[in-house]
Amino acid sequence: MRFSSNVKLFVLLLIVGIFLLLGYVHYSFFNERLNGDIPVDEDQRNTRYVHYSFFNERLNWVWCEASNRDIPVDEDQRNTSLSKPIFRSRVQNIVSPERLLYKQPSVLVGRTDVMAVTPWLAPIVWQGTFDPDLVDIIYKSMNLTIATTVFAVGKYVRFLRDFLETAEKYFLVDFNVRYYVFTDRPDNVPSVTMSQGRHLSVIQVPGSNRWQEISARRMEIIQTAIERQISREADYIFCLDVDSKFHARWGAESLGRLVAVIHPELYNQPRDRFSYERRPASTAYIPMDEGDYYYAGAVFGGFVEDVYTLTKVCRKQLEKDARNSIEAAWQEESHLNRYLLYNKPSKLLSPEYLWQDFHGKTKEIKVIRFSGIIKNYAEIRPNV
Ligand code: UD2
Repeated sequence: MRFSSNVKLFVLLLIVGIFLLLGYVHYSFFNERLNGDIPVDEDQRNTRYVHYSFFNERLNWVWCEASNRDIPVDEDQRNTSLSKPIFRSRVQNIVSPERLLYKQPSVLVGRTDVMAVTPWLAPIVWQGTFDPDLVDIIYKSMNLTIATTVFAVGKYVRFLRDFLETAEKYFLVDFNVRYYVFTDRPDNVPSVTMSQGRHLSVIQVPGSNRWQEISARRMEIIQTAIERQISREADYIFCLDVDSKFHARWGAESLGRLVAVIHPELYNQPRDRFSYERRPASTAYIPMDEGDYYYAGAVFGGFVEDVYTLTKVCRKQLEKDARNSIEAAWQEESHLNRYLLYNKPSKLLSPEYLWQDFHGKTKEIKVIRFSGIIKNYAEIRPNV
């Protein structure tokens, strides 16, 4: 009996000992890992941080900075995961209120003098192809905010008053609009009465003695503003030229994921006449036998997220060209055209949405909504 209870005690102690030993091995293994003595696959490390960043970007960022300075993180990965802004834009259903009465849409009758759809089935917006009241009612129920960027650098600040006053009259009326005015002369920004739901921010940017640089740097500045502010404040964004005025309704028919305007001077030209960048040395290069439409740099927009990607890519291409001492024929407009050739816009605005005051109205233009004013380039620009 005595002998057998001794055996029992021995077995019990043995089991306890084994558990203690296993516990020690387990502890020291993970302790070593935490101290970094065991080599860990760098990708695995990064993946872990990226994963955390999904849940708490700010917390993770601080933590990474403090304790993992030596972990190499791919710049693009950083941009797309750690520091990528969180966007508000979301695809929503097109919901119309019950019992809303409007003209019956026809399958057989409509505009026949213009193309209202691209070969990749994106709509081209012309007067007569949409019901303005219906489209506004649908989008108003979504309670959207539309950011609108405009640059007024140097003497271009003088165009702001007309731009803003006419925008208040015609541009996305009754929608929440946040204007972002980028200027080197904040004191000269006029005070314009804003309707309810509309707001203006002034952001100071450097001037330049080259208009080409002012125009081209817009991509970089818009990208940064989206990261810092706009991604939190808006669903859609439009980026517009300031030397222009609104003349008629510009409503929710213009909203889409990625929106571009067809240039008023080249909409009826063959593609080999488009003023794309034609030198293969530039990253904006488009061969003569390619191209859909020529898009103007004066108007582009869409979901904030999509425009963010557009500005980021164009900025990178502009910088790459600059390192190779090449400037595309029409600066950021050339890069925009290259981007949109391969990243097709989901909606195109007809030249009604960007006309030029010096052009006579052509028969297919039933209404001019937004138009560039006539200006004396030699007087207004910092260089000729
Ligand atoms: C065309 C494009 C423009 C841009 C430019 C590229 C059209 C109607 N416009 O316009 O969008 O792609 O070519 O070269 O297709 N700006 C200033 N201060 C300056 C110069 C420019 O603020 O000193 C800003 C301002 O917002 C202006 C915009 O840049 O509206 C474009 O400059 P522009 O209008 O002088 O260029 P333009 O008419 O050649």
